[in-house]
Amino acid sequence: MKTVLITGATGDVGTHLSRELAGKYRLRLSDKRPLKPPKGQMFVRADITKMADALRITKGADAVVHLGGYSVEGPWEAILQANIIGCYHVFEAARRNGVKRILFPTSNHAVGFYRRDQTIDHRVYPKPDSRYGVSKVFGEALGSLYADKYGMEVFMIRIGNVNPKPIDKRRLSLWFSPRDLAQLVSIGIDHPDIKFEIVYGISANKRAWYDNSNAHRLGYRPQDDSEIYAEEVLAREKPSGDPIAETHQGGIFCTAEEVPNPAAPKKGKRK
Ligand code: 15L
Repeated sequence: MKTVLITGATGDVGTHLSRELAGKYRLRLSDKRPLKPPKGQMFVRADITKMADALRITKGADAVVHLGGYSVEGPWEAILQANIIGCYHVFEAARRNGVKRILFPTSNHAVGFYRRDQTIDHRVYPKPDSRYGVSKVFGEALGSLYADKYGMEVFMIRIGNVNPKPIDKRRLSLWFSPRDLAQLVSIGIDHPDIKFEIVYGISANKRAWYDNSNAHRLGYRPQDDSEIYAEEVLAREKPSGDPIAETHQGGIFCTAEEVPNPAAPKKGKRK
C-alpha cells in the first residue's frame, strides 16, 4: 500500500479527501493545526513555512498531495508565507527525500480572469484573478520546473469548488464532488505515466467552463453533474451588482481584496 502525505489535512478539501481515500492508501495527514486522525490514519503536526518541518513530513512518502496553504484571497504576507515559501519547501523537501510523485491542487483562480463565455483547456495561458491566484500560478510553475529539471512526476489539479453540493450559480460550473475529487486524486497518485499534467478538478457539470479532455485522456470518468441542483441553486441566487465578478470565471476573486471561505466563514482558513 502506498504511503500518501496529505498536507493541509484539517481543511475542507483535506477532510473530504482523507475520508474518501481511507483504506486505499496509508494516509499520513499533516497540518499546522491539530487534528485527531480517523482510525487507521496518522497525523503529524507541521508548519510548512519551516523547511525542517517539510523535510520531516515528506520523508518516506510515496506521493504527496500538497493541499496546505492559504485558501482564499487575503493579505500578501499570509499568501507569501503559506503559498510561496511553504509551497517551495514542500517541493524541495520532496525532491531531497526522493519522493517522485507530487500532486498540487492548484485552483480555478489561476485562470479566473477568463470570461464565463469562454471554454478553456489545460493549455491556456494563466490569468490569475487575485494574489491568491498568482500564488497558485507560482505553484504550477514550480511544479513544471521540478518535473523538467529533477524528473519529478507532477500532477496539477485546478480545483473548482469541493463541496457535498454546489452552493451558488458560479459553483454550478465549478462543482467538484468529494467522490470525483477522490477519483481524480487517485489517478494522480497511481497513473503510471505522469510527467507534468494540468487537469481541472470539476465534476461532469453541464455548465462547465472547462474542456477537461486532459483529465479524461488520463482515465477520469466523473460520476456527478451539478445540474440536478441547478433549479434550487438558481432560485436562491441574488444578483451581486458586480458586473466584473458576474462575467468572469473567478467571480468575486476578480474584484475583492479579501474573500471569506464559502465553506467555513472564518477568515484565512487553510485549505
Ligand atoms: C478556491 O481556490 C478556494 O480555495 C476555495 O475556498 C473556494 O473559494 C474556491 O476556490 C472557489 O472558487 O469556489
